[in-house]
Amino acid sequence: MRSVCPHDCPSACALLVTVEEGRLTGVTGDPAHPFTQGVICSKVRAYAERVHSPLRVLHPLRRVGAKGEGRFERITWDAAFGEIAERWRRIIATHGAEAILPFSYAGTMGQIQYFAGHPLFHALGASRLDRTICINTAYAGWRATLGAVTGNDSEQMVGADLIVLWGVNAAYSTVNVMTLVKQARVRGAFVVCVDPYRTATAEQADLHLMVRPGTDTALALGVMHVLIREDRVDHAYIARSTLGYERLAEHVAQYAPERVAPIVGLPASTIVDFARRYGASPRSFMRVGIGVSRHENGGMTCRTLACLPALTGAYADDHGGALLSSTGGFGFDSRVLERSDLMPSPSPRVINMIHLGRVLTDPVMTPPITSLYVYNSNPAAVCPNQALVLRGLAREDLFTVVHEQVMTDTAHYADLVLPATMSLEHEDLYRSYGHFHLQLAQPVLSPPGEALPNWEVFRRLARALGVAEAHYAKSGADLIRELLATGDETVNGITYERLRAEGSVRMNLPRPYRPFADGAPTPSGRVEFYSERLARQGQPPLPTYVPLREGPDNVALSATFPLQCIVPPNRFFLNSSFSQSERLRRRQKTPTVLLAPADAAARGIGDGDAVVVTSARGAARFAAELTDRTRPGVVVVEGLWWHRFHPGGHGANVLTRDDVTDLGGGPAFHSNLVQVARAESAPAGSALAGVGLTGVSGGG
Ligand SMILES: Nc1nc2c(c(=O)[nH]1)N[C@H]1C(S)=C(S)[C@@H](COP(=O)(O)OP(=O)(O)OC[C@H]3O[C@@H](n4cnc5c(=O)[nH]c(N)nc54)[C@H](O)[C@@H]3O)O[C@H]1N2
Ligand SMILES: Nc1nc2c(c(=O)[nH]1)N[C@H]1C(S)=C(S)[C@@H](COP(=O)(O)OP(=O)(O)OC[C@H]3O[C@@H](n4cnc5c(=O)[nH]c(N)nc54)[C@H](O)[C@@H]3O)O[C@H]1N2
Ligand SMILES: [Mo]
Repeated sequence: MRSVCPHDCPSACALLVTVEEGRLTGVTGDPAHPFTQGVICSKVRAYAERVHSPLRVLHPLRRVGAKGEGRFERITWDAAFGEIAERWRRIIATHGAEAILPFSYAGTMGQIQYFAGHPLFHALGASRLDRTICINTAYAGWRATLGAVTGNDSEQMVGADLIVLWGVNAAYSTVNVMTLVKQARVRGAFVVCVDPYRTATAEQADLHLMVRPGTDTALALGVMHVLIREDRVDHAYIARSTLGYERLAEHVAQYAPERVAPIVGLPASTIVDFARRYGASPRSFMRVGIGVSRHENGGMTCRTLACLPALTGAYADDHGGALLSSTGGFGFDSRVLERSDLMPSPSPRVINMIHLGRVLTDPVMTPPITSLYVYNSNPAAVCPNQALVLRGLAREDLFTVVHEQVMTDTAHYADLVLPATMSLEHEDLYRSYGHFHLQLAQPVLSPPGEALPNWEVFRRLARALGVAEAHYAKSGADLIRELLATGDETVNGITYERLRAEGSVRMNLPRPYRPFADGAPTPSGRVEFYSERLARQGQPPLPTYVPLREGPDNVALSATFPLQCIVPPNRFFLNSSFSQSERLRRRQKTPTVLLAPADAAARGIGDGDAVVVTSARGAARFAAELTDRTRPGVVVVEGLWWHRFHPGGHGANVLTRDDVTDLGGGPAFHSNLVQVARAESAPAGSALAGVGLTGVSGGG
């Protein structure tokens, strides 16, 4: 039977699943799907363990223990809806509806379940959540140069002369890109990976540029300097499709490779060689990852990278160009699902999701947040500044509802936990941010226990509260039809019936797809090297390197915290999902920090030692792995373990900051300064004290 991987991953794989006697027994990638090509990641191959996990929530539950303790009693759905309606009515009467905060992200990429709650919270007048945690910074940067978040179809990279994987760890984060990279390599493509550490992706590249974290703009400016100085640019493309070339040329004169070399931590000759390679042919395909944007200056980085293919004319090449995300290739209007028209006027306040800890602990916020409704997300694990988030979640006066598939760390802090279906148990429509195929999945399993899809829960809640009932009278299929009906020419010929019959349909886009071949949908209609819009936002109008505030140039902070720490995903979890799996936790071994041998030796740390990593926000324990996969001065913590499975009771996000980046309001997850010390020599109590944790409880 056909299905679709629902997880927040650019691959959105087409799956083939086998079910025997009501249980999932096998999952593979659909070999007929042009992007999946039969390949899926190992965590989804082991999906039965997630679907039939002993940690699945099966019934509505009410808390009987302390917050965070995870002790619950079973209640009925009616009792749960009754209690939520009663509590919310009281909160609205006392504080107004803005005291209620929905919190959700992309636990499922299914459009129906993703947007299920928006209309209800809008109709109530609840605080609005700005969902910034992932792509906002990257997309804001990309849009500044190109006006739209789309790019050349990555299937076209097969046939390229050069592939640049820039800040993307595709071998972990979107394995199907590596299928294409391998095919391109067989045909002669040279593969470059730009990443601060030697990832599994970098291992498969011909050249790894191990940049210092947060310096990619400087590297790209050095490349531009060489391209322009040596006249390796496409003057016809520049004249036809870009804006501001003369100003850019003048501006990049200051970024000679010799000047940027010490910033990025690469020899000047390496930068020159890379630039010459990039300028040798327009047949270069750049796949930019979201990882590169998770720095204070990450928006500018993405904006700058988007300029490179416009210098060489690669955007117009059948096998060249660049892709950050394919999201803009899906030309329908999700306002029919989101229904912001249901909001009262004036519209309620907006809360940036990465400030969850701040807003839950803010003593003067008016009105205060007194109820939190979490679905499609696990904020206790994924939000920056975890200690603050946990302090907020532990508030006795916060009425927290968590609708979940599995008993997460966040669910442990809930007053009510509601059981959610998984993708194999409900219908949904899936777009992708890595390819251009739209997919529909039908349920293939019956929900366990009393689990319900998001849509059904919000529909019943709307009835209990007497709001937005007309919207919630619709079925999932009605909504999918309505969404497709809003489509532009990219949706022509794509109907609900066709999706049911075919499972996956490519958007109605040309092949090759080269959206920026003759300009871009910016205000000027051109690829903007110079951006008036950025200037109006108080940003540099030309690509400009701005050093990190929490980086090695911060002399004062570096005295206490001399190491840069990046916190990218690991192989076997997806954000915090899959941390529930005992098997995948075993494969992932233990929470680990990668440390250059010189940094370890200076601290008396041996391979495998227990260490404490401390930032200005907090501290967490890891096993040290001594490796030349990272450079001296840079440490790497891969992945998000649920904190109850993390030795010491805190995860990586206790280290990270809840400050926003330069553009889009996203988090600077990777711009951290830290110190690392052997666990037994860490100052007694200091590292783990003051963090306000309710303790490390065992399993579910
Ligand atoms: N296995 C696995 N797969 C996943 C996820 C997961 O958690 N685990 N998460 C999913 C989600 S939600 C997303 S958004 C995508 C994200 O997937 P990607 O777009 O690949 O982004 P990240 O994995 O966040 O980061 C990619 C790389 O950026 C690097 N990086 C960090 N700082 C810098 C820098 O300053 N310069 C450069 N050049 N590189 C830098 C990191 O070291 C990392 O190797 O992956 C999805 N797929
Ligand atoms: N340190 C660090 N932190 C990061 C990142 C990083 O690279 N480093 N990456 C960030 C990124 S890119 C992202 S996108 C965020 C992601 O953060 P989240 O969106 O919170 O992602 P997950 O941790 O996968 O949690 C999703 C939860 O939704 C639940 N869920 C799935 N489907 C459904 C459903 O249909 N209904 C309901 N009710 N629940 C469902 C799952 O069981 C899971 O617990 O994390 C961010 N946090
Ligand atoms: Mo993400």
